[in-house]
Amino acid sequence: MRTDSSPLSSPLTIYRKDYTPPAFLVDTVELGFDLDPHRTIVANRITMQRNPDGTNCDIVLHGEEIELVQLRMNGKVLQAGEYSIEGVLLTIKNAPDQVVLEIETVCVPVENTTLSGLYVSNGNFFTQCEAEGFRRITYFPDRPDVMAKYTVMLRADKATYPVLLSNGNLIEEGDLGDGRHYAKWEDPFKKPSYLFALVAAKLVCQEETYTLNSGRDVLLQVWVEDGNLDKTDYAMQSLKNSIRWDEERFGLELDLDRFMIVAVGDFNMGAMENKGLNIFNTKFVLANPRVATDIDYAGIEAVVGHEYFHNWTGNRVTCRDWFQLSLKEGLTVFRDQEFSADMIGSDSGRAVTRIDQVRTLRQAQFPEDAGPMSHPVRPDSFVEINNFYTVTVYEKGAEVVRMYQTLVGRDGFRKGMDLYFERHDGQAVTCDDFRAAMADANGRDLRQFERWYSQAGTPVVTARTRYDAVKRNFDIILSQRSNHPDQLPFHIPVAVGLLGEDGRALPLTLDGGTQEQGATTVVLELTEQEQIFRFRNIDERPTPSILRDFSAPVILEYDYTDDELLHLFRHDSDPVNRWEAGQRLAMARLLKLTAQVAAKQDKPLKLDTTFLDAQRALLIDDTLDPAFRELALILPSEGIIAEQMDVVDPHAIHTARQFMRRTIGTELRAELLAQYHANQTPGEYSPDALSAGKRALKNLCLSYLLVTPDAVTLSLAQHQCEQAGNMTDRFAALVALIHSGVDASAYLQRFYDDFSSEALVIDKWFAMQAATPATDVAAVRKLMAHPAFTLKNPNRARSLLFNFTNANPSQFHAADGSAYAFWAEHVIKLDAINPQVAARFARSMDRWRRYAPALQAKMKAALEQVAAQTKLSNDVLEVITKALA
Ligand code: 0A1
Ligand code: ZN
Repeated sequence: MRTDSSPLSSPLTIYRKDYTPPAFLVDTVELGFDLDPHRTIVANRITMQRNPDGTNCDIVLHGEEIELVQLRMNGKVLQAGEYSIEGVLLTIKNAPDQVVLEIETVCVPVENTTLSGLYVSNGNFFTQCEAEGFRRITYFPDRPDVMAKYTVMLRADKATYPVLLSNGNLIEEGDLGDGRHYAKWEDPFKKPSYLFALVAAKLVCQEETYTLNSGRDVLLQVWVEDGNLDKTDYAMQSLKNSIRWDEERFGLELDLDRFMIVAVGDFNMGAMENKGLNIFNTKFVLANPRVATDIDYAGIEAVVGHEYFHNWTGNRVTCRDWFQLSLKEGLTVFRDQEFSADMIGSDSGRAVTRIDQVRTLRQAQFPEDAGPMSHPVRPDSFVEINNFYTVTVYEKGAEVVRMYQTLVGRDGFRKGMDLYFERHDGQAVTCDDFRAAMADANGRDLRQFERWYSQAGTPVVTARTRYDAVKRNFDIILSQRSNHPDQLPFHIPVAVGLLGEDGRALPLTLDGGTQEQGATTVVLELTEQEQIFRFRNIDERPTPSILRDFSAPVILEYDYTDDELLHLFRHDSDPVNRWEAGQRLAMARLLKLTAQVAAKQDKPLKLDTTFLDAQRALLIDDTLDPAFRELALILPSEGIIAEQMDVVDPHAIHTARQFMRRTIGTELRAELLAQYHANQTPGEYSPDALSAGKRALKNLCLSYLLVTPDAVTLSLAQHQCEQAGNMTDRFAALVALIHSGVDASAYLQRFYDDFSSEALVIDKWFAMQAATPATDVAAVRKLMAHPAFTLKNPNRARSLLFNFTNANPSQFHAADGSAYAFWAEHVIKLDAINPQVAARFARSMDRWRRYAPALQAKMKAALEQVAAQTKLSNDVLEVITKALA
């Protein structure tokens, strides 16, 4: 919390340009914990020495919300005047070159609702130290460029906390008498403080000895609460797959003898890569077919992979400062994306994962980059670093890493990675160091590529084409622009293919290019504001397929005709652009219909048969992967449509999209029914990509059929809801029912009763209701009064509140502004409990300036209501200040 109390006073901004190396480096840290929920005593012994690269000789430690009991330097107790504490900084001026500090502090874990530092969840102790949580445990130079070796002694009541875990290896354990016991852990690797972790809990584990490719055996454990051991298989399998994949794709081996995953029900994010002791939100560990959907399974695989891959990209090589966050996050997201794609194996499966990534970018990252929180992948400043764990740093960061691979090839990328580890293992480095490794390993000049790190916003690439039938040349003229007038051109890889009239992929000869003979895709490198690329020997006017595989995170403008889009939708060999053609066809219609609804014209809405026929043909094309068909048949979301409009009218968008869904549901009824039946997955549930794809397509068919339910379709949904053998099908049927407008209360109640002891399923129960267009703010308030609801648990708060504001736009933007007032009230309430969660919730209002004046005024009033609070956290203050600026 801020200590001063004036509303909207500007909090301290930290700038990247102000970075200075630490004055002291830490060699070893010995931590002793006497764990008590009401009063935990932490003894911390640090050996430090002057950093030859430092600029002064003051020791600066961070500490927050902890009580200092005693501070000793080189054996002598320091008195009040010998050090100073100001805000979060403890300074010892003019310290000697070699220092041993002994620090005793006290904290109160049971009162820590922020879930940062040491806290209690369901009676157990956990820690979360990234980004700046370690300072809530003890005084320390809590910055990622201070790397040290840690030894940790844990002491706690044995009956209440039988399991005592920390990073690295267990070197000693035993009883202390009077019911307490201890465990001593030693981490052989140097690490920054944000990777420290401890767990003291009553837990059980699934464990396995796993043999690495080198022949070395390692112990793998997945720790959960008693009663959840039937839900750990998939996490364990994903961990083993991750270990194997990193060995094979990047030659990176697990460097510890023991690797632990621990699940906790109260957690701010997805999971955390603490060295050897990954702590996970239960959502990304626990799964069995009864409680978890296909999407949950995919999430577990991705997050287990992500945290495991951090062991090299993040832990062995870490960030010099928090501005470099994307160095580890963008790279590790890219690695987990590649892992998930490789696990599916097929090209079409790979394409499906790629399309999902593009959807996330458009749904979340492009809006962020066009809104008040827009920042470069490597930000230049921040108030609260926790606000910068964003889709820009993570997902756009991953796109930036992917572009290296597109530019230098898969082998070249591997060479760059090898050089990166050769140069920087054990160091805290910058995004520039990574770029230099990629450039040097491949003999490439990647200086201009730096702008992807320093310039915010989504570049717009415009394409024009011309065909010269006599010379048989086809030119593609690419130009780039950004919304920021002072930005310089980016280095943009644009993958391109050309389709002949019969739909076949034309072999490409690019003027001045070095592509292989017969290649049908080439990567054009757009580095200037405008460039012309000439293809030779083209016998007919082709249809260009531009930005294949979404080769750069840009907005592509090209004046496609409907016929060209239909041609691409039918024939493009690049699945991402095939899908994209369908999205463009749908978007053009959605925007037109939305405009018609907004203008309140009396004319009935209409959807052309050309579009419907194309959808029908794709739906029934058995040669295509069901997962691909499902993606190609989903209309752009209301959020993505909103991004295309200058003035957003959420109600018109909703009406138009619903009209289109209803029309597809009725016009394609026979085919939807046939595909519903053809894509059943009888037998034992398996989360594999093919089965999951069939379920996705089948359930999309069901949802279209239920827009206007009749006796047949209703009974299909009811039957599926009652008989489904897995959560994917049960959840989908229930969602279809509650969206259909029929009374589904009995099914909702049954769902609740069947799963009342499964917290993650109850989250789904809240979430599906929050995202139903019939759920207004009054209904949300009623759900909040349900005994199972609490604001204190982030998963629960997200399931109801975030889903309402982010996934139910027609109710969030209710004309009377009542939902905005609800938002303000709960930003404030959440902030008093958990600023990180509150600040994320606060961002639901980011795009307020784009709405029609009447809504805008009400949104502004709600923002101002929050701003007027005197006790806002820096987290929320930063978000609100930027929104109003
Ligand atoms: N490094 C983790 C994400 C994470 C970040 C912050 C946290 O607490 C504030 C927790 C987790 C990851 O990328 O998975
Ligand atoms: Zn990460």
